[in-house]
Amino acid sequence: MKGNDMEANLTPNSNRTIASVMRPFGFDLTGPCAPPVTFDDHIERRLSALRGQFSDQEAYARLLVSDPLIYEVYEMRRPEVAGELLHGISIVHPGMVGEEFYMTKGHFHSVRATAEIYYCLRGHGTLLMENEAGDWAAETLSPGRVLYVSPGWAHRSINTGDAEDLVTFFVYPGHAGHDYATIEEHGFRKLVLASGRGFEIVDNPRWLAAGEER
Ligand code: S6P
Ligand code: ZN
Repeated sequence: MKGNDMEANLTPNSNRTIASVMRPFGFDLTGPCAPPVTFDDHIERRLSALRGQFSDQEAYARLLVSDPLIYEVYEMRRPEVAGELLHGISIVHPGMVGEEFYMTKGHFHSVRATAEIYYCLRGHGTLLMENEAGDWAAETLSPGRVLYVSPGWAHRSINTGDAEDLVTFFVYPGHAGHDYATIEEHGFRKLVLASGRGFEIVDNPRWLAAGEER
């Protein structure tokens, strides 16, 4: 790598140089502002990116006119290889599509034998998980809580709060990759729906078992 390249910014969004990320580094996650002071990539996912995932399709169609911002991810870029740790901040905004809360697309890791850790910084939510052996789990996200997503478990963050962002720090192996297609085609087997002042977890009537087609 030439000297000039080393001094170039990592991405157009980044305020770090290539040279600086070759060395150990740190950054702060505290403070009133959710986005980290330092990041390399900023991903925004709007409602249109979650087509087919919300159960109330009429509510989805109505909201699609304004295509609201559902969640954002700020990533620190690292080489996507075993031995590295990919990490960043996920922010799921508060809101509803029918009786269902705003949520992430959700995914398996392409390399199933890779885990992930979530650390909740702010807000309240649920991490909905399931594996290909037919098991599922839902764990609470609240400030200070750490969740361990075991290898082979798909995961989706859901903001069950009524006004606050759900902010989590995540870290996972560099070679994990993302398999979004399985969830896009089959959905999660459970839904998290508003109920009274809280939520309930119910079967997803549109969930497809492995091998089934729509
Ligand atoms: C990546 C990790 C998170 C999610 C983020 C957005 O393995 O689980 O960074 O990417 O919470 O969710 P999704 O499902 O759109 O990637
Ligand atoms: Zn993941």
